[in-house]
Amino acid sequence: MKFDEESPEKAQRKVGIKNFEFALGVRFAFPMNRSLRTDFQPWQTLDSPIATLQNMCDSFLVIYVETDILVRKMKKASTRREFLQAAGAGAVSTILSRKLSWAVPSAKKSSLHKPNLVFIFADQWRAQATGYAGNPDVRTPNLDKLAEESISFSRAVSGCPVCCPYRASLMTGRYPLTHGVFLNDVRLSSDAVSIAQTYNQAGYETAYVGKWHLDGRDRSAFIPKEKRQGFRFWRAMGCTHDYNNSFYYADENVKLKWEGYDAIAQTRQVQQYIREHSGGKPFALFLSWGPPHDPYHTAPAKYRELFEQKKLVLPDNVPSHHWDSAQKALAGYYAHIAALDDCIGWILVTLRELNLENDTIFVFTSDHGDMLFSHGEQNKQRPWDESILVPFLVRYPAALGRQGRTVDMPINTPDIMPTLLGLSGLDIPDTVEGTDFSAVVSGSEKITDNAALICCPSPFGQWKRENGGKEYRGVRTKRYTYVRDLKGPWLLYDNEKDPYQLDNLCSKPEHSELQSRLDSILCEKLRQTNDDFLPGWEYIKKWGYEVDQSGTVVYTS
Ligand SMILES: [Ca+2]
Repeated sequence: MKFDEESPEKAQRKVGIKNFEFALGVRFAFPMNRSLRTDFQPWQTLDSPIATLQNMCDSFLVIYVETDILVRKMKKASTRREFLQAAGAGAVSTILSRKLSWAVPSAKKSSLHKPNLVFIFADQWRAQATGYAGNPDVRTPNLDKLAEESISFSRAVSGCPVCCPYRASLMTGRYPLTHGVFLNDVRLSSDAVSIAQTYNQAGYETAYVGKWHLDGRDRSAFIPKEKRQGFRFWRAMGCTHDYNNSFYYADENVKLKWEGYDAIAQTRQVQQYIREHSGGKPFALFLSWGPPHDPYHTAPAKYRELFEQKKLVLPDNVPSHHWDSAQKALAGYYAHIAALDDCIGWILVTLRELNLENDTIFVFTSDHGDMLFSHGEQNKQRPWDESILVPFLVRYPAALGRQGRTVDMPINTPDIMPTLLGLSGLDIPDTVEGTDFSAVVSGSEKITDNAALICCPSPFGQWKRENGGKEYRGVRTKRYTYVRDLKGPWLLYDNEKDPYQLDNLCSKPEHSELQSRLDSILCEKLRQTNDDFLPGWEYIKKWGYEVDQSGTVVYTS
C-alpha cells in the first residue's frame, strides 16, 4: 500500500472502516508495536475526541493486519535467512503504521472481526477480455469499477491451464503432480486439507455454487457430502456447458434445474445466500460459472445483440485465415462476458446494501483463458498468454482501502489458497505448496518478480498429440515466457517487446544468456515441486488412471 502523506482524504478511502474493540484488543495482543505510540499523533488532523479514538483504531487495525501477516511468516520460516527476511518485513510494517498516524475513519462501522470471502470464478475468461485491461470492445462496466477499488494482478497465471487441474489447485494450494489432478475428469482425493475445511475450522460457514468438476468421469452425478471437500452449503453439479438447460443438486440426490441462463440463476442463489448469512458467522462463498467457455452463442439475446454486428478488434497474433472465425467466436464470448459482468454488479450491490462490502474479501478470476484463434489455436492447455493469463481482482476495503493498484508480479494458482487464508488471518495448512502473497496484496512487501511454473503433464482432450498437444514445463515471469518440452527448449518470448508472442527467441545465440538464466529458474522450480518432467504416460500409470488412446479420461455428461 502506498500512502500519500499529503492527502488524508485519499488515505481515508484507502484505510476504510475498522472496528474499535477489535483494534484495542489487537493493540495489547501485539506489544511489539508499542514503540509506535511515541509517533502516534492523531490530534494533528482530527478535531473531536471520538474521531481521535476512531482514528487510533483505524491505525491499530492496519498494524494488526500487517503484524499478523508478519507473525505467521516468521512462524513458517524454516531457515534463519527466511526468518530474517520475514523480520525485515516488520520494519516495513512499522513505517507503514507511522505513515497512517493521521488516517481518519469512514462513517460506517463494521461488526465482523473475520472477513467474509466471496470468490467468483468464470470458466475460460482470458486476462485481456476486460475493459480495465484495455480491451476496446468488451463490455465490463462493473468489473472496471471494481478494478478501480481492487488490487489487480495483471499477470495472474493458471499454472496448468485447464479445468480440473486448476480447480484442484484452488481447493488445496498444491501443484498438479502432488494432488494428482493433471487430467480432466479424475477425482480430487481428500488427502490434503482443503480451503473449505480450513475456513470451517476457523468458524466460518462455507458454500459452493455452480460448476464443481472435481468428482471424476460422470459429470452430472450427485456428489454426496463426504466428497465436497468440506463445503457445507451446496448447489452444484460436476460440469455442463449447456447453459440454458443446466442442472444442480443440493443435499439430496434430486436433480434440480437452474431456471434460464444458469450463471444468472446461480448469481441469484448467491445473492440469497449472502442475504441469509449477513447477520451470522462469517462465510466463505465460492461461485463457479460455466461461461464464457464455449459454446459461445448461448448468452441471453440482449447480450448477444450487443456484439453480433460489431467489427471487433482481433489480437495481432490471429492469422488472417482465422479472422472470420475469430470475429464470430469473440462476439459470442463477449456476450457471455457482458452477462457475467451484470451478475458481478448484482452481487456487489447486495454486499453494499447489507453493509458487508468493507469486511468482505471479494475476488474475481477465472480457471484459465481461451486462445480464440491466437496462433491459430483454440481453447486452453497451451503455454501462450491467451491460455495461461486470467483476470485476478482482490478487493478488501477494511484492510486494503479503496484505492486500486496493479501488481505485475505473477501469482500462480497454488498461491491463491494461502494468500486468501493470509488475508483472512488464518493459519495455512502444512499440505499447501503455494506461497502466501497476502503481504504483497496489502502492499507491505514488495516483490518485483516471481516465476510462475506452467505445465502440461500429459496432453489430452482438446489438445491431443494429433493437434500438437505435448508435455511441457515452463516459467512465466513478469517479462518473459520460457518453455521446455521433452526434447528441450521450445519457446522463449520477451513479452515486454513482443506482447503477442510472435518472435520465438529460443536457441538464438544472442539470447543464450537469458535462456540459460530462465532455464536455471525453471530447473529450480521443478526441484522445489518434486517434478522430474517425465513423459505423460508415466504419470497416468503412477496414478492408475484409465484413459483412451489419446490419453483422455472418457467422461459421461
Ligand atoms: Ca475450464
